[in-house]
Formats: sequence, structure tokens, C-alpha cells
Amino acid sequence: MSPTLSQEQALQKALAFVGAKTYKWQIASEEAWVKELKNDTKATHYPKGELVICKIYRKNHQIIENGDLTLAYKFDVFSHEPISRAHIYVDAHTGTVIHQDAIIKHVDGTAHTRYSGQRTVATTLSNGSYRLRDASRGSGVETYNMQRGTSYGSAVDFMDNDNQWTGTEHDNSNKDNASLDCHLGAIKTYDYFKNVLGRNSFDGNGAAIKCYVHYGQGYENAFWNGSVMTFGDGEMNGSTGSQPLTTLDITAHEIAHAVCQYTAGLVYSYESGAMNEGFSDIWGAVVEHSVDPTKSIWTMGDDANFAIRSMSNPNAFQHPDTYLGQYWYSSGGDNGGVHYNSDVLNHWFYLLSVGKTGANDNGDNYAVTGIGIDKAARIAYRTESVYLTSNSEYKDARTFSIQAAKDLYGATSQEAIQTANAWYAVGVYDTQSTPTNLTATTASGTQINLAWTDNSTVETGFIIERSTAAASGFIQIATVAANATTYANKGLATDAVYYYRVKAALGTTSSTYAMLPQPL
Ligand SMILES: [Ca+2]
Ligand SMILES: [Ca+2]
Ligand SMILES: [Ca+2]
Ligand SMILES: [Ca+2]
Ligand SMILES: [Zn+2]
Repeated sequence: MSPTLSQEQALQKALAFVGAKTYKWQIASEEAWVKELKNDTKATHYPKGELVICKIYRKNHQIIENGDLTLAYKFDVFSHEPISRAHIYVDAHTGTVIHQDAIIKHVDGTAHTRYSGQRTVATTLSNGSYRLRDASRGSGVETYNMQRGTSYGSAVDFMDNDNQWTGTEHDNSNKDNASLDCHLGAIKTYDYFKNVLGRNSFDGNGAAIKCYVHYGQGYENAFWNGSVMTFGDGEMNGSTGSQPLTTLDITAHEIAHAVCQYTAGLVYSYESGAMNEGFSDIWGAVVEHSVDPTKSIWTMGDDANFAIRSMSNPNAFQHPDTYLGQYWYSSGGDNGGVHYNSDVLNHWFYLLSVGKTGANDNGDNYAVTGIGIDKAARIAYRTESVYLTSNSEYKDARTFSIQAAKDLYGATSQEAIQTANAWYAVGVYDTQSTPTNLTATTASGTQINLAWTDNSTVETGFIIERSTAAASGFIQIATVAANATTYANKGLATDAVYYYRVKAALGTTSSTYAMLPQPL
């Protein structure tokens, strides 16, 4: 009965079977943790084989009944990404895996949430109790109870005896059922980023999403602290005031701050900080919409009786809907107005998603045709994750979101044009694409040739205007294609003086004008 395979050979068979990307013993912090847990400096997650007699449960990738007994190595294989843990039994002679016995059991609980009705959430059974720990997504989605304290180390699990998280049990004076909303929101945020945008958790590498509910006494806020999400209870004991801030939109908003940290890394100050906040509002709306489109998608925090911003009508909360417009926050408070000037970005997203005809604070009339929230989300995500950097400003968001739309939907797509139109609507204009070096030469008595330098990477064409006066009376005489740098104006009167100007166009928006230094 001595084994044919060595323990190490058998382990390699087990790992080939599991096929995880990373294992716990490959992660230094996990190794440190197990040493601490077991109070043993030699402790490790690295699987140690044990020779056992085991019934054959698997053959040719099938589960079989009445298998024979055989000598096998038993390994405890704990993988980090994707997370799983099971005893793997490897036939000590043939090297085939004959049994897989899951230690982490993924289960679905029924959650009677505070704000979103009855929902299914993934939980884990441990020591006879179900906990709000979803082990099936990335390295886990976990929701903990801070019991109105402020120390993360003192947090405990929310628990349920039968995985039916009912209102009778959890809609108590502590409002513990708010934890179910948080857990749901974190799961749905993970799912949107993973399934729609192809991002595995906020770091793109399956990081565990840890949410801490019941932070502090009557704490009326929520935040990402650089590693975990934290949620206050709103007004203490009140049923009419603000409720625990664990709504779908707020939960997604906080996780989105983590996404921003790992992507654009927008500095939390003035314009870059406003965009950091604006992106979080965008993801709050997007995730809320993905779960329940009948909710008030464009109002932040309303489910907790804590409405704080409107993406559809920022002015309703005395926030700006136009860049540098009414209610633009221009002093140093609130990190330079990050929770106010954010609304220029979130309103841009609203306009791009839904569409609107109106006038902004500069008196510019706009007409944006909505492209739908999911397309707008893809454009926003590509802008945030591929193009923007820590000190980006609104003009960069304009340039790169148009580029992102072109990447995704084509250079002359409606999506790109409406992206530009929505920026025009919120008063972020094209300042970079103005042609330069405009020249005019007389080709004949009746023809003048114009030439200019094309400074735009995203134009749909150039607009040529002409007048017989220096400062007025310009009319459009032609449009030429994208990347054109010349235009021949023929059939002119021989004795007239002409003034020209040229601008780059993108959809219905355009750059400022290039002027001729003198008339011809
Ligand atoms: Ca129960
Ligand atoms: Ca909402
Ligand atoms: Ca306004
Ligand atoms: Ca060009
Ligand atoms: Zn925020």
C-alpha cells in the first residue's frame, strides 16, 4: 500500500485540478495572518498531504456512485483568487483527483432588506451561523457590524440562524436590516463592474470588498477610508430623519471611490476632487439602475431619506449645472467644493444618458440626445480607467470622454457626438481644437485658397465662414471633412475685400475661431 506518487507530485495534480490564479500561501499578508492566527511561526497555508483511504467519488470528470476504495493524498487547498477552499483527494497511484470536498460553501440567503424589498444575497455558513460574507466574488464581499463604535478591530459578523434574514429578526431597534442593503449593494457593485465593464473588484484584481455598517453614534455620512467602506446610521433612533446610509446608490458611491483610487487616482481637491465625487455619483446611479430602474436613479441618498444631490437638476440643491456657472463653488471649503462642483460631471452623465434640450447658465442652447445609461457608463468607465490621471480637470474629462466614445463606438458615432454635446450643455467647451496658422492666398482674380493647421483629434469637420466686414456679418460658406487643412473659395467678386474664419466642429459643438490676421 505504499504510494506511487510523491506528496509533491500529487499536490501538483491537485493544483492543476483547482486551477486558481493565486493561492493563499503565495500572499505574504495571508501567510503572516495564519502564523498569527495559530500563534505558530511555522504555520502556513501551503498544503500538507495526508495519506488516507478514500472512496472514489469522481471518474473521468464525472461524479460516480459506488466507487472503489483507494489510497489517496488529502490536501487542504485554499485559493485566493478566485476564492475557494476544499479538501482535494488525489489517487496516490494514478494521480487523478477522486474527490473534492468543499470547505467554503457558497450559499444564497434570502434578505429582507430595509430599502429594496426581498433580495437574494450570497452568504457563508460558518460554525452553524450564516454570515454576510460572500465568498464567491473575487476575494470576497463581506459586511460587518461596528456596533456603533469606531474601531474596525472590534467589528463582528451579522449572523442569522437559517439564512432567512427576515424583518422580524433584523428590522430591530438597531436597524440591523440596513446591513442587508449594504451587502446587496456591494455585491451588485461588484457584479456591474465585473460583468458589464470587465473589472474584477475595485483594484481590478479581485480585492475583497469589506463594508462596515453601524459606524459611530448617529453618524450621518459614509466613506471609503483607503481600504474599506464605512457607513453611519444617520440620525439616532429617528424614524422620520435620515436612516442608515447603506442604500444602493451610497454603497456603490463609496466603492467607486476605491475604483477611482485604483484607476484615475483623481486628487481629492478642487476640480480633480469634484470629478472624483462626480464619478462616484455616476456609479451610484448606474448600480442602483442595474438593480431597480424604478428607483430615483438621479437622486443620491433618497432611499435613506437623505437626498443630497440631484444629477438631473443640480440647481435644486444649489449645486452647479454649468461649469463656472451659478452655484459653482470657488472657495477652499469642502476640499475646494468637491461635493458641489461634482454635479457638472454627474449632470453631464445624466444628459448623455437621458438627453435634454435646454439652455445652460451661459445662455448657450443645447440639444443632447440620450444614448442610454449603459453606453454612457462604458464611456465614463473608459475615461476614468484608461485616460484620466491624478490632476485631470474638466477640460481633460471632455477631451478623453469623447476619445473614449470614439474608441468604443466609432470616430463619427452618435455616441461620440452626443458626448461632446453633453459637455457643451454643461459649459465645458472645446478649447483645444481651434485651428491655428490660418492663411489666405490669392489663387486668381476669383479664387482665394485657405490653409490652416488642424489641432483637433476628435473633429467631425471644419466650418468655413466669410464676411465682407471685419467683426460682423460672418456667414457659413462651407464645411470640409475631418482632418482637412485647406479650402478653395471660388467664384468670388474681383473687387471685394473678404474676411475669413475657421473652426473645428464636433457634432453640434465647435471650437473657437481661427481668424485671418488681415483681410484678402
Ligand atoms: Ca433567520
Ligand atoms: Ca437614488
Ligand atoms: Ca442652471
Ligand atoms: Ca484632426
Ligand atoms: Zn463621495
